[in-house]
Amino acid sequence: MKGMSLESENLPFNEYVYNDRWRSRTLDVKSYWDLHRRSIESFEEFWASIARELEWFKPWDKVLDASNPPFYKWFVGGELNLSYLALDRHVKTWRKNKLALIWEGEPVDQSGYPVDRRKLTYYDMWREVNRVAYMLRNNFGVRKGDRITIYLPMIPELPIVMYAAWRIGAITSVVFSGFSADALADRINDSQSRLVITADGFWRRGKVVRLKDIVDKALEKAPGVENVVVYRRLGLNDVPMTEGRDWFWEKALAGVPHNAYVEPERLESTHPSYILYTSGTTGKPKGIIHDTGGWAVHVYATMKWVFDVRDDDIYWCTADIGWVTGHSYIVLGPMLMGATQIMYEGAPDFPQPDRWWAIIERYGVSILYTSPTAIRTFMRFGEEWPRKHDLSTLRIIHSVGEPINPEAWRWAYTNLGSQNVAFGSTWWMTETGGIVISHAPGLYLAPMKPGTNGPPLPGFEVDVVDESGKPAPPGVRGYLVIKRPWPGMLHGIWGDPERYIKTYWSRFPGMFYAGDYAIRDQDGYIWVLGRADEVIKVAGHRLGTYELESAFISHPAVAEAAVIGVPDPIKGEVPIAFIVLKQGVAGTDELRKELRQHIRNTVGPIAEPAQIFFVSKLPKTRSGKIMRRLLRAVATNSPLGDTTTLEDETSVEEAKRAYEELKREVSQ
Ligand code: 6R9
Repeated sequence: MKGMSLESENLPFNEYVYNDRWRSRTLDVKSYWDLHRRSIESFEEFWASIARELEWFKPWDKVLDASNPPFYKWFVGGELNLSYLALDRHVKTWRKNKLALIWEGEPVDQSGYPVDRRKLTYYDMWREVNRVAYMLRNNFGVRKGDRITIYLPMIPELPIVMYAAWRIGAITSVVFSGFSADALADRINDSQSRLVITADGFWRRGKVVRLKDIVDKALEKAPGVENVVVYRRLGLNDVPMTEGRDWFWEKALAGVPHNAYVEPERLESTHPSYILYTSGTTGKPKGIIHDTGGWAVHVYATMKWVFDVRDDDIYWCTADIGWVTGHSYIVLGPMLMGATQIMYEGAPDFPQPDRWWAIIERYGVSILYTSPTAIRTFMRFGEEWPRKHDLSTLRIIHSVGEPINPEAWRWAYTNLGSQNVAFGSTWWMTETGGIVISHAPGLYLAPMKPGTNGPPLPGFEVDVVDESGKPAPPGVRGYLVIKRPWPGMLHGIWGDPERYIKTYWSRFPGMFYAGDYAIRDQDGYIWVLGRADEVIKVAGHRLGTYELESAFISHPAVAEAAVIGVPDPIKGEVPIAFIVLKQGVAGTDELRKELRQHIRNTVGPIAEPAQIFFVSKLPKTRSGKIMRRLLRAVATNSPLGDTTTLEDETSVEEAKRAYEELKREVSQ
């Protein structure tokens, strides 16, 4: 198995954890399952009752239209608007001047105090969103259904632009600001965006990242873009601007009244709100499409159940909005709830490894949503860093993005949560739109166990099945599936309905195939172990190994490439590459460096391989398929397994030799 080595034999299936704060909400396992069973028995009514808690311009006629699977439709006939739900609704109440957002930029003064801070109330956000919506509509002619590519760092303008787009029914395509020019160009072209919204740059670990320069490079390959709006986060005075195409924020807002009001469009529940590109098992990222109504209901329900958000909470999700976690649990979720949340621009260890703990103390954060990689990084820095700060306001911590190993869970539970928090590992994916398997302290907490994802949430029918689609017995590894549609589900892949059916609904007919290995324990808890396909999670960031291979092959020196993920103690997994060079090209250290840089430039810094091995051939089947499984075995020192389909045995021996040689060099 790949991924963080969650060896099934060592998983603490029987280690139940209780604490005083959550005792009254902790149900025994059987009662939790009774509750879950009832939600499934009255499935549609169950989801309808939650949907009724939101405000609809027009109620739905049908909860779920399953007449054309897998093209399911939720809350058909209903009309709503996300911008209205997250803003107008609160502005009409006492929450009007409640803080929606507390933002900290990365730079600090001599004493370590942040120098860039912004606090925005719900009313501030509402006013800004209206102005930007007006700008999009009147100055750039954006209409319902148009796609806008948003390439912004973690600044308040990112959610503001997204809500402005949703207010007028435009479809957002947010591209993570750590992606390269090529990755950005692909996403602009695939979504056919004519407008890009970006910034001059941002701070990351004490350095300036010049974002607009990357956009300019991308636009050389994306000729369809007509306008670029540039927010000045840094106030750089040497930003190249193309006349007639590029507009600084203030210019873009020309003619927009300060008190602009844009009537929120009455959008059908099934209207797409966003596309988010994610990696799969081919070289081409897929644009996952999400609707409006179903997504809102799913995110709203999970905000209540999983995060138990109340009006006096200070909520902080440390993800980047460029990933799905930020879409659902920074942009939409907290604002649907009228919560106050923290947003931080920079690196967790800047200027020191206690930046996060200082933030928690400064604002009294009570709910923290973070990643196993972050926790393992902090573990390495040591517990003296959290100990410098008062973290006693924390009452709920959850992690997401990859499996959390029990040691990391115990460390955070003790050193961040003083053994008195609810703490879970929420499983979901870009495709699910919201959390699916998780502890739900806002509802009832099933007893915690270090490292588990817990039971599925109410309303979700999840299973672990064997190769033939039959339920796997408890304790036996199988494939994770979802057996019924759910409100936040994806509604296809942009421009590729066939791929949608093939990727998710064909492996096990009638079930959604997640692509993860999982185990169900004797209590019915799910333990997701890692990906079962060619997708890897590097520090929680999702990357396709084929994507990286295509990037390698685009370099003139490379003939063939095989990329695999191998376990890493901090990042969960890291990519390593086996490369066959073109005839006559020498495999030097210089070239290795160049290839690393090439990957940073074509995919992004997060994709940089940990190691590059030069080999003369790759292990392949007789039909010519690369056997990555064997390379993985070599790199993890595990048995090769069945090699009967291998065409040329020496390829594996060579990979082994290359691997051992490099290991020797590193240890010298
Ligand atoms: C939200 C997000 C999805 C993949 C998913 C799985 C892994 C996410 C997890 C987890 C174990 C958890 N994953 N959460 N594995 N425990 N709590 O991460 O979406 O970027 O699309 O990745 O991440 O492998 O299939 P996305």
